[in-house]
Amino acid sequence: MSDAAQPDSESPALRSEIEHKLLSIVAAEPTRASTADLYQALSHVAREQLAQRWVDTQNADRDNKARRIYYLSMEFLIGRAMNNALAALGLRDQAAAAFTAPGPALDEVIECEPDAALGNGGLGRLAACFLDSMATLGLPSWGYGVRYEYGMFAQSILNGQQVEKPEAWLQNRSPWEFPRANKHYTVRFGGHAEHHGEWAEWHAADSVEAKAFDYVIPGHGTERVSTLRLWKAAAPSHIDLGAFNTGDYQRAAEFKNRFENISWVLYPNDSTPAGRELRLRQEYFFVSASLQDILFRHLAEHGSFCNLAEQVAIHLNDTHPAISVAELMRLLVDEHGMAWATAWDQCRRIFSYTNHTLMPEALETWKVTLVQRVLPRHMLIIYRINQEFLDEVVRLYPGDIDLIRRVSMIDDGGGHDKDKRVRMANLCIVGSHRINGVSQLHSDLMVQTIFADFARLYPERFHNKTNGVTPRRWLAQANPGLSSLLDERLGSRDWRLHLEHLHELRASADDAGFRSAFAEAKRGNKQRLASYVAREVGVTLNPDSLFDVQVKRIHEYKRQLLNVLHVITRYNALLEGSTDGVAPRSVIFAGKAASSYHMAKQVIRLIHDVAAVVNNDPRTRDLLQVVFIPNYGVSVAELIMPAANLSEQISTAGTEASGTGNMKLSLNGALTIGTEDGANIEIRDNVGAENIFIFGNNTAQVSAIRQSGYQPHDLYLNDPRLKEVLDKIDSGVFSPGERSRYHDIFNCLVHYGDHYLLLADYSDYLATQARVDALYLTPAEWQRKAILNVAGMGPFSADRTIADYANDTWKIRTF
Ligand code: 26V
Repeated sequence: MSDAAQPDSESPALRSEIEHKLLSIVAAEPTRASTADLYQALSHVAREQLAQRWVDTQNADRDNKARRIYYLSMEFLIGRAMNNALAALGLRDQAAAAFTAPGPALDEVIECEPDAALGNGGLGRLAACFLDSMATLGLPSWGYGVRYEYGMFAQSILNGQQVEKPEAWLQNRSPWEFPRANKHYTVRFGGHAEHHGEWAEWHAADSVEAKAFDYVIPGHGTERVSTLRLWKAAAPSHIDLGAFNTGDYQRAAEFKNRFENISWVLYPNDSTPAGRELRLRQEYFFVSASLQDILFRHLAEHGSFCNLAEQVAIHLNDTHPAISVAELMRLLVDEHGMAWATAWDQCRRIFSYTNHTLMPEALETWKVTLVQRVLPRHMLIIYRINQEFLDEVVRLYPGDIDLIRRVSMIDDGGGHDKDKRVRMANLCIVGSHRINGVSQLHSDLMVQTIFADFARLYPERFHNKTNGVTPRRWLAQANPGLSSLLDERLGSRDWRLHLEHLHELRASADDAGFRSAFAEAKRGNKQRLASYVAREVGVTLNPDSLFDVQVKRIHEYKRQLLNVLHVITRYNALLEGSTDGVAPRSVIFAGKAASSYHMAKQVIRLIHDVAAVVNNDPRTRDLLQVVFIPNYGVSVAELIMPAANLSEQISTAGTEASGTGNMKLSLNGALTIGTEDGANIEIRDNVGAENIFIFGNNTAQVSAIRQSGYQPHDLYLNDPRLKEVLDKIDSGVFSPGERSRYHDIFNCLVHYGDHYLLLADYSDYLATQARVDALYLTPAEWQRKAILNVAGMGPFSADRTIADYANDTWKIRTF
């Protein structure tokens, strides 16, 4: 469904609606309106239409007593809403026509909107893509999360180093949210629980109010919408009134802070597990409010809970909402008088759970003493669930004490009470009927490694659901040039809603006319990115050079450092005069480092130091440039993905659960250079092994290397190119003002075991990069393969992923 195909009113009508909103919402007149005023006005035009769709969808679902899927996630990395809303409402073309010179163009209006960056990275962005697909497939669906006042920090670069700044995305209020004054629930903390047989009375010490704010998630090609309901924490009204009335404003403010801090800030728990009490409170806060809301809706519709599992599916996005399992038991047993066994049976049929990383240090655990103090009733519930579960395990495997210890929900901390911890993944697995990984390799490794015991106990629960991305945002909206080419080629077959139609593009790969149009579109996108880079970074990129892109969170396992080793090797070779077969390259990095993650920050600094040397060297400037684009996020990604020629997916095999940037880049016609990791493998299977550059050790080889006693120091000594690169880093060639700056990086690789095996993959990576150059210097071949990449990406639509979840896991019918 291309935008133009939608029946629409004329753009003058839209213009007058905008002007009407300009008056009623902003109190501005058209001739004096700022771009930000116009943004407010246009967003309110869209908001009104979305509101109507929301009401209609809710009425339909209520009337149909629809079974619903509730997606619980601590993170939703939405980005901007405007362009997507206009596209879904079929208003995009008219809106473009409504903004004419001398006023700002639509794109400038769109850029007024701050990103809603309520997530860290892949997991949060996946949740946002899933909402888009759930709405588009017409699933009766809700997302539930936290309305953080401050989302992901804004990154700026000062003297080559990352500086974090708070991102007050709500400062000017969001036109996209609908505060629901009548939707609020009390969430309690602390105190003690008093047992009455199966149920208990919880005498809580504290409570906080959860207030609902709704975001309407438009579907594409359908009038149905989905809802993202985010909770804001507020002091219960009775609490601060007293202080205000007596004029004690300081005390009143203290109260307010004490309660509202729960939803203030997103935890950047991407490099170090957050062991902080506030994080546990955040998790429980949004879980409790969401479950109360779900039960309230169910009771209003059905009058009883006996059919709860028939009507409600709840998905746990990683273990962050794991306390749901105990909270649902508490609500059903303690608050609604259901028998324990009945409640437990419902629970297991209601929940499903996705794991998003194999990193053992990322598995969430909480100290028993902390859970006991903050959530005393839940701790008792977890103990009981655990006891019943372990009894069952003993029946199945009598005498296997070690197994009992491994699968228990409680890590006994070597027998010391203060070291006991609750294992949230174990709680999720026992409390769910379906558990999945996010790529075939990840799901396989999951049942072979971290969850091997559970897979033996409950083999039927474990499944794979390979991730996907929404083609609306990541192709239709981000890449209008390629989109119109696809529309021409595929005619009425709408790839926006049926990405599998891209397959029909295969034949066009051999059409020279199509190849050059495809190359033109890519060049346009590269020019657009180059202007952005010139403006933001001050480096002029050559749009004809190969745009070699690695954009993602900065993490050792993702191996941005391996990319840097290649850049320096290339620079050294150019200095020695070997320019034969070398394609001009612009190596582009972007990504945030967790603020406490020293190594990741060092990598950012090294990239800047190397860029300063390389970009200022007239001997190599025409053949090699390096840039770091600051503040990577959804909107910056929308600029970068369409402009890439080469997609770097070079994590150590077995460490990247799936990756979704790999999909966005390939979908936009970049070739991948990557390891046999995550979804790279399935991308290879779908685009064809001859159209992707796979290199390096695979998972089996990685474990063999580790087992046989990996010696990175030998590799360093035996490869002169590698030695030269590492010595330059170590001796301060790139940090002449502080020669010891990168000793730690050098030591990590050479002396401290090179945990992520960069040196083991180095030489194959270089050889593969040389093949990339050769292909780029044969443009017709390069374009052919790039087109075949786009053609192979049909299965990586989030619509396919969500349809799989709906059919296999949630058993939800589409409308
Ligand atoms: C968290 C932590 C915390 C402790 C230290 C190591 C570590 C490593 C990674 C993470 C992130 C975990 C959650 C996450 O964002 N996973 C990402 O989920 C994406 C969507 O499924 C997937 O594409 C990425 O491969 C995966 O890293």
